[in-house]
Amino acid sequence: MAQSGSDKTLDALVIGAGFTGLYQLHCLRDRLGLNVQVVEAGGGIGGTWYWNRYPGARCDSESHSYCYSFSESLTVNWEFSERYPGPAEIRRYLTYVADELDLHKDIRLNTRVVSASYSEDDNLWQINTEDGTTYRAQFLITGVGCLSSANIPQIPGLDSFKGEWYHTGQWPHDDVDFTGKRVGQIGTGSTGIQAAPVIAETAGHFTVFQRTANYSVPAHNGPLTAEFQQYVKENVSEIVDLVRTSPNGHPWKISERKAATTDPEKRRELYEEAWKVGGLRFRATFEDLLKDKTANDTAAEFIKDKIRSIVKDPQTAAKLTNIDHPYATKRPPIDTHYFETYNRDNVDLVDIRANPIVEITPEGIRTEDQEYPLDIIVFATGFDAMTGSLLKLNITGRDGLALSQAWSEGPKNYLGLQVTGFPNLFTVTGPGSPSVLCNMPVAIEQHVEWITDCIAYMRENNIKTVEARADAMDDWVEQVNTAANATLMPQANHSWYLGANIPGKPRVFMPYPGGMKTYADICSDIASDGYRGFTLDS
Ligand code: N01
Repeated sequence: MAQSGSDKTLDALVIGAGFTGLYQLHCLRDRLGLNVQVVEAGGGIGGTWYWNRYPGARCDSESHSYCYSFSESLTVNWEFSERYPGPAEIRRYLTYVADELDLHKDIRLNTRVVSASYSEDDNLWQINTEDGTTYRAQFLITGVGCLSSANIPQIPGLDSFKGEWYHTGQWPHDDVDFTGKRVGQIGTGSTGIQAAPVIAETAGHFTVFQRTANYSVPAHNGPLTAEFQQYVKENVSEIVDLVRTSPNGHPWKISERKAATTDPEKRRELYEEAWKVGGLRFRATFEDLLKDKTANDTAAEFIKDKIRSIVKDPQTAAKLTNIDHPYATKRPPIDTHYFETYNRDNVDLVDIRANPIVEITPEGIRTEDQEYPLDIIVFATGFDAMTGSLLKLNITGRDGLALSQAWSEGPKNYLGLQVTGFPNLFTVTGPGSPSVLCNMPVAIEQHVEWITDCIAYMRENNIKTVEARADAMDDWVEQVNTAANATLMPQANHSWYLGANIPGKPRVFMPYPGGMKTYADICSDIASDGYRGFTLDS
């Protein structure tokens, strides 16, 4: 572990030791020869996967693409064991990468950044950590993840609850024992849908409190065969090409067929095949699912029919299929026996849109019409996504401008990477970039490489600051909105893509939905054009 950083001056400080932090450290230190420090709030590396250890937690990207692609040797010397890796396997993978690249010595764990401010006088960022350490660095790069600031709803009475409660994104490192307990879970997003079947297996009684019914497609997880593992090793460059040229960074092509114009019988056959394959690939069955409501309805109806065929109690099936948004306009979950869980005798579903939660009592959860006695409450209630973790860093730019002030009406930046007034600050997978609409390691690698090239260019040309221009930022925000409005995604009213899950958060469509490949091409073009839209100052 690196030494205490008291008043240490660096070329770059990187916040977060997940996929971003590790690769950014490697690029800046080993490619450009910079003096770099990574600081990480957690007690280990892994980022999202250090914190998310809830029952059933799994990545929903397929393992052979949920990894770095910049080094063939890293890929061929590692084997994932299952189609979708779990947190422990991802942490092992990232530890393997950190070992191979000798990264640990420049990562300081258990170090939470509490503020960062830019000083015009010396063109340095001053970064303060909770333990009183101060770093100064020319470049500040955030790799804090898009989904890392837990949303614990302000339900009256939580403090009075006599049982245990947990948020899935801050899960204890020791297993939580549900055996025989009365467990309530709030939330049916990707996380809740993964957790519910596992909790239900041992809970005495399990009650799921659903605010918004959700689509889900079977993940069909399972061990990878030796043949598949060999295929990955022998086809590294094809897989890398595929993920880097696909709109969402996944290792498959999106069909060119349109659902709206496919014969209904053939369409159903294709959906059936896709259902058997499972996973996020289901979304790629037709190319118009996110553009045309008529097309989308065919997928939505197919999934609702599946739910009705799985769930035996018609009233429960009705609650689960009363879905208020088009398919995949919220992040589409994938599951392992989620809907089957509702056929268990020990499981109930409460529709809290019809019957809202009023308070948490010492004994459990009280809705408008009854009290549910509970021993454990699980909050699978998601995150203050994309902006929450950045704002918690208390970043202040030129003239004392706080990021929270700059973003008081919602996040505004250029390419998701830079904000006017915050020179030499880069936000990896920030709002306004494809990030969560892409397989994350692919989005992260593109950002890290672009930032590295930008810093290399600055050093070669004796440039001291890079800063997004205000007009470029305004133009980019418009491009993000235009791209969002070309899809059905803004139609999901309760989506965290819009910040709608956090009371009072400005409603702005945050990720860039124009596709990863298009976005990467725009970024490359801007760089080749002398970093168009940025002010470069020597
Ligand atoms: O969070 P969510 P998540 N009262 O915001 C409900 C990623 N992820 O943790 O829809 C009652 O999607 C909320 O209801 P509503 C993935 O990108 C990745 O599940 O707002 N209910 C919803 O049902 C995913 O999209 C993997 O009406 C409340 C749920 O809680 C993202 O994380 C695995 C409430 C929150 O769903 C977030 O998923 C798992 C309240 N006050 C997750 N507040 C990978 O594999 C919220 N809810 C990479």
